[in-house]
Amino acid sequence: MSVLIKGGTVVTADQSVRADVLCSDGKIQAIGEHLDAPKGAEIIDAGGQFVMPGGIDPHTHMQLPFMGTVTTEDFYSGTAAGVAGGTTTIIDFAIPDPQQRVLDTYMQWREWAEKSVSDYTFHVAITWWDDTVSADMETLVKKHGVNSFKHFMAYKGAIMADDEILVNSFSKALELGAIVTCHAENGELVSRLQQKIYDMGITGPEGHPLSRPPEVEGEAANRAIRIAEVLGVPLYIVHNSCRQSLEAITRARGEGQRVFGEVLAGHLLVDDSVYRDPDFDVAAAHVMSPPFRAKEHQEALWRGLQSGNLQTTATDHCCFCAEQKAAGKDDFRKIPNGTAGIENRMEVLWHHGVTTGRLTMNEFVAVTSANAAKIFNIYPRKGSISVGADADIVVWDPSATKTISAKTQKQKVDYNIFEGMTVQGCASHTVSRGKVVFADGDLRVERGAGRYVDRPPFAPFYDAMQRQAGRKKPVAVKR
Ligand code: DUC
Ligand code: ZN
Ligand code: ZN
Repeated sequence: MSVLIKGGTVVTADQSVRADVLCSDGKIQAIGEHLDAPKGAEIIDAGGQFVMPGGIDPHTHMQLPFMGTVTTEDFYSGTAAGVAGGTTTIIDFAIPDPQQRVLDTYMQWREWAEKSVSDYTFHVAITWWDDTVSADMETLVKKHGVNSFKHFMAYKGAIMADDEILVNSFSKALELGAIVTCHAENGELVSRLQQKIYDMGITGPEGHPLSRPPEVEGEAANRAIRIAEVLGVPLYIVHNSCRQSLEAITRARGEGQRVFGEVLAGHLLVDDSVYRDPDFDVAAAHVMSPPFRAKEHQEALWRGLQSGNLQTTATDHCCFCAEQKAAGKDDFRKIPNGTAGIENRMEVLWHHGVTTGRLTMNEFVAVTSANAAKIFNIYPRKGSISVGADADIVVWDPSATKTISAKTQKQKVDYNIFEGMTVQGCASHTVSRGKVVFADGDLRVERGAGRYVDRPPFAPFYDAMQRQAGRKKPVAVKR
């Protein structure tokens, strides 16, 4: 079955051009004016609309066991909510408990993700260290298409990676041609501040941001950057929420270091006043780490995105309902950390980014899709509209309006951090692997239609070793 997208303007990270797009066998087959529809093809009338690469959300947690519970959104419902908002690929995280075999964990996540309706791939977290971890990293890169490893610098006593783990894992990643990623918060400081604030009698959700101030994030970002600099490994810092971590990235990039930064739609648009809501359910619904920040940080993050010092936008989609959040009713430290957003990321970014003039349409494609594909080495298969690329496409109606609400969302959670926000511009149709999976508000998804996406390493083994041995300032080679 073919799909012909007719009469729209194709918008990529590089250009905007009037063209039809023909998809079949899961790929883009032709791009051009006045393309003929093959017999039986489904035709999408894209007149007055933009035809863009499907979104890539490089940071989601579907079906995650975390803080004594499991996220409500699994790979089926979560990827379905994604395509309803124009996102066609997710990069989720396989996260081993300390001492759990990394390869086993990865296999478990692969199995869980088989129900996805659109494509998926995994960063694999390194939460402990011994020779088996090192060997599993090698197997994952060489046999399973993993090219990124994640490190939680927070969550002391659980999944936190200390400096020794960071150094071991970063070194191994460099050897393998993989990129390292970090959740940058100083876990020692968070733990100390949590205790202090709790002991002061602050037990409600307002204690959450107090225990994780921006300095705690800035310190960890800077530490990860400096460790990566010494070892010469490329680094990607997830969910930068504040000026302090952005400044660390900006400084490093200015010095020529290969450091990338991600920002969440939520951190761009929601501020920390939510934690002072007298309704526990509302405040707790916003508990995520790093927390939402004071407004001045949002402005800094937008500037980071505009200047190119932050390259990607994500959601950290990690859904917990009120019943689960209630575990922390008397102790903010026990509120499961996480908020949703995969369904809304692209529309809120279009509305607050493109319609305000902060971003051009091409920059919008870059920060919602193409840059993630480039950084994680799946471009132009993903993140582009080009012949031979995967037919993952969103048809975007710039005049459509929508008011976001938990009552009408596809996301399987009882809250929406953008509740009541009216946006102009949203997905009218989404095509995944050449099939229409969302059309005019209706999901047409198939359980298990999504496929795992292999991501090759960035450089052959010997290049990395040579860089380590022979050059003062190694430069990662991207192929
Ligand atoms: N932050 C969250 O809010 N949830 C999951 C993990 C994380 O780092
Ligand atoms: Zn995180
Ligand atoms: Zn996360």
